[in-house]
Amino acid sequence: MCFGSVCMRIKFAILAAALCLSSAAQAVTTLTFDADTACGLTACADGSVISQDYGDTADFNVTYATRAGVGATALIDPFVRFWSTDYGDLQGIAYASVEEGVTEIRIEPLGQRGLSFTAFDIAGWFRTNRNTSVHLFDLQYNPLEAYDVVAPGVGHERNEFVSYNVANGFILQIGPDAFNSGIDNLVFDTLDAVPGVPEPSSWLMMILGFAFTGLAVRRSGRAAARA
Ligand SMILES: [Ca+2]
Ligand SMILES: [Ca+2]
Repeated sequence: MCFGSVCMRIKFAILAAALCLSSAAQAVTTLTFDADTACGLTACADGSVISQDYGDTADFNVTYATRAGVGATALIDPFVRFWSTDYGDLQGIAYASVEEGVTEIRIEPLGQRGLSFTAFDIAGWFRTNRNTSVHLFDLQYNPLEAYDVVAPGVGHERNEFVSYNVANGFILQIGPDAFNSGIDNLVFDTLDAVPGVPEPSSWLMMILGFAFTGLAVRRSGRAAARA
């Protein structure tokens, strides 16, 4: 129960706590390559380039390219492209612009929140029987991890990473022959995204809010005792 200004202060403290919690909310981004959002202002058609703005948020800049080979090799096309279907059971995927090309997706965190890479899906074009490989680099193309994947022309393969935290960003490359490998449902997040753990500035706001409320309740108690 609360009265008058005490009530207002309790509400302020609760509001401050709620704001603190929401300020530390997860900033999960999933690149689903939907036709109506992935290519900019006009809807994607098969073969359209994926917009360099697609997936950009206040926390991340995402950049797409097709390279001649794995690593810091020549750029064949400063884009990757959209296809609606025919890659396993995935709908709306990104693929390398040319035969033998390597799909590159670079994700750079903006500001101080870091980056955690969680998962992506891959599937082969329905007429291919070629597998491919996954390569992860830091932003200077120092190798972090590499492995072969089966990119089936039916269904899809889910690639999940447990706590794959790359604070300064990373480059994902798929290839060779990423022309026949569709990438979808790429999930990444800010590193500080632990639900319910406020940032230091938020803690300060919350502590001040509760201290203010405590003071108000004590004063109110004294006033009531005197009355
Ligand atoms: Ca971008
Ligand atoms: Ca999709």
